[in-house]
Amino acid sequence: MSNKTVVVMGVANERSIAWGIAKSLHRHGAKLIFTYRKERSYEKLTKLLADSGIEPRLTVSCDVSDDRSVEAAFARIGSEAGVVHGVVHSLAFADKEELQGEFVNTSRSGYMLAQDASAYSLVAVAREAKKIMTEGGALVTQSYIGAERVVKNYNVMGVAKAALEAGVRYLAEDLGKYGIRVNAVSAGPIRTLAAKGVSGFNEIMSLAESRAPLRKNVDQDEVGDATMFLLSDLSRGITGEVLHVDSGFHILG
Ligand code: NDP
Ligand code: N5H
Repeated sequence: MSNKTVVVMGVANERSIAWGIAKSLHRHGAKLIFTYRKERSYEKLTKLLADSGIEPRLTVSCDVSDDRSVEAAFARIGSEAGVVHGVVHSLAFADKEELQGEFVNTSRSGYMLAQDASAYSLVAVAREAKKIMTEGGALVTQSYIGAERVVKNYNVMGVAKAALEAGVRYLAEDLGKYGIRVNAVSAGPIRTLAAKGVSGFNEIMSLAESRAPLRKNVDQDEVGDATMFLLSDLSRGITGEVLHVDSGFHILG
């Protein structure tokens, strides 16, 4: 990855999947650009980078629910850092109240918010990133098996991830002609800030440990390395794919 510049979106703290990805990319020589939303994430990120000796090429704010913010972030990245070869979209949001009980009770506003922040955001990011990916490259997003199957409490986020995965396929078709690949990683459960306090998380972690073919949960580094692979030329023949990094849990009936 030594001749590549990658934008990493979604580091909130040291537990973030995006941080596992950033570490793997750094180990493999990529130049890194970070985006964050909350000031708190910026502070955490700055400290993490300093502690791990990673010097970012640039760090910019970006709220993916705001078109102008996405446009401004990628315009700034283009003007200050030049050509980009990869983008990591590792973010999602839904109201906590929508992540419990019955899906049938999902509110219109809760549905729209989850779709907007978690699925449409990839479209907005792809459109702006494409303008500065003039040498081709790859986009990788993060999904979960709740996109394909009914997982208790995942509810509105399952429908948003289904849209995200379909979006990956449509974007892969559009951007393929520019040499840009679009893929998703579908990760097993990992204890992160977003996962904190959501109903049923601990039970799902235990289930994977006892039943997944590898009899263990995955961690940020495993997801990080697989995502790095999808950003690298080693995966140059792969686009529109959803790669499960879940200790094999998805093969079970
Ligand atoms: P984190 O809490 O570490 O990361 C979530 C990130 O989403 C935060 O950095 C947050 O930034 C960002 N975010 C939310 N809304 C917005 C927005 N509107 N604009 C910009 N950034 C936003 O959790 P994870 O690392 O777990 O989550 C990363 C991805 O991985 C998500 O897509 C999640 O669905 C997916 N995933 C997670 C699994 C898990 O078990 N943890 C399993 C499978 C998939 P800020 O705090 O600054 O707003
Ligand atoms: C089946 C499960 C457990 C139940 C569902 C969990 C869904 C989690 C996804 C979203 C992203 C969580 C979320 O938006 C939480 C927010 O309402 C509150 N949290 C925050 O605002 C924190 C501070 C910030 C950092 O979070 C965000 N999102 O910005 C799924 C789990 C087994 C696996 C899992 C946790 C999947 C996933 O997609 O994250």
